[in-house]
Amino acid sequence: MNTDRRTLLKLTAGLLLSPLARGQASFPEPPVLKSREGLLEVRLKAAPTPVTVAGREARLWTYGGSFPGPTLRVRPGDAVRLELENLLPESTNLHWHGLPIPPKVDDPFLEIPAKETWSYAFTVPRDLAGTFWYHPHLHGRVAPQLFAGLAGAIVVESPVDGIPELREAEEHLLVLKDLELASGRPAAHTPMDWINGKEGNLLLVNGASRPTLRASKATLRLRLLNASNARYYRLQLEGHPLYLIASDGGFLEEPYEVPELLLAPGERAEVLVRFQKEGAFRLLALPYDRGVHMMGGMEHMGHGGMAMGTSQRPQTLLTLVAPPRPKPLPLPKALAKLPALSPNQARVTRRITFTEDMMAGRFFINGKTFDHRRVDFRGRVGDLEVWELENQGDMDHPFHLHTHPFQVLSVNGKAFPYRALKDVVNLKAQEVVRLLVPLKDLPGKTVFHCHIVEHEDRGMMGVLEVG
Ligand SMILES: [Cu+2]
Repeated sequence: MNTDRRTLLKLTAGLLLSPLARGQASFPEPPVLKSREGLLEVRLKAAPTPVTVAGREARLWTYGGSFPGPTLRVRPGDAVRLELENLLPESTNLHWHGLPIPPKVDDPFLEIPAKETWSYAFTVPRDLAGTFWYHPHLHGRVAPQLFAGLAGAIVVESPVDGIPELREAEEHLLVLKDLELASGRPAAHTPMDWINGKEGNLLLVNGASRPTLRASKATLRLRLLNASNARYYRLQLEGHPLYLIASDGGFLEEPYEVPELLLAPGERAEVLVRFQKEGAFRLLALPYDRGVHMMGGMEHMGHGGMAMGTSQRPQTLLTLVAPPRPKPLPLPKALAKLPALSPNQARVTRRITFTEDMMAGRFFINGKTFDHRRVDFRGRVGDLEVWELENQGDMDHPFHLHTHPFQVLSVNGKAFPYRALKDVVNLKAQEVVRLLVPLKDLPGKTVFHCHIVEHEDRGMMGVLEVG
């Protein structure tokens, strides 16, 4: 380890310890690796690791020895050099989820064999800000590797963070990830998991079960990441609305107040919490029906032996404790300016259907399973495209497009309520969603797929080549 990195780790430790120094109970957050003088240089091991999770000893697969993996914190224009050392017993690779960077770098077709190391190098785009993440993307093995613990957040800082209404807020990262342990290891996938997507009985926030966050300020800025394989989080904070300030791809134009917020697998959101009174308030995951299948009418069995994930009762994710006599900051008035795109300017309209074959356990886009040798769509740099997605299945499918962030135009013909850059959009059964996709100057082969990663592994993925 060089001196710089040692210093960096010390600084990181200092940052992590500072809440304790203020006499607060600790709220666990992943370690932070922060860029310095325009450079983030990291050697990251993907390896089986003993960790304590929800108070138990477990052997997970981790990045950098922690669960979740370290948060990479960078600024627009920074150079990132990350060496991924694969100490897993199988091949892997890494996806820079949400970052508009060249497909040659963020390459889902790459295979890094066991015991080998791969170097990722890129520049963080100048106009980027927000909450992103990294996770494995090796076709066929994404679901087991992600479920085993391989995921970490990426935070791209922004000049907008400096406006008083955000600068004075207390910021935290919440990685929402469920897990199921069997003999101290991630539980193996059952045949039904490969159909429904695997959910775990442990609902974890930053690897902890029902932690408490004692706020020292009256306004919180929470960066939320759903890093789960298949679990949806319908989030509600007791006694408080949430003020959505950022979506997958960065800031909205202004805060958007919501009574609750649905986060599908892969999605991110940043919200402001404004405490008006003292007290302890639970962040709940409300029941959500995503249409999971239960073999042989399991749903009528009353108390079947299988935990099917879709809980009928609200579950507590964490408890937020407001500070004494809270006086929240005013809401920010303006955040970002997003391009006003019109479908009239689109050169191409594409149609994409999602279908399922439950008996075979296969999942299709436009009737086909994924083939890395096939190009499904060819696009042109700089073009604006309309993508019309239709879920013809019985389950929800969260659609994810790499490399080229999009805006959601409408859901079932109803205009999307705010302008935002997204890379994941959920489709409920039978739903039709229209997207505006401005193809960036990032030529190459990239992919789009369902972010229930079991469906992705089982074929619900296609190839887009932009030239
Ligand atoms: Cu799916």
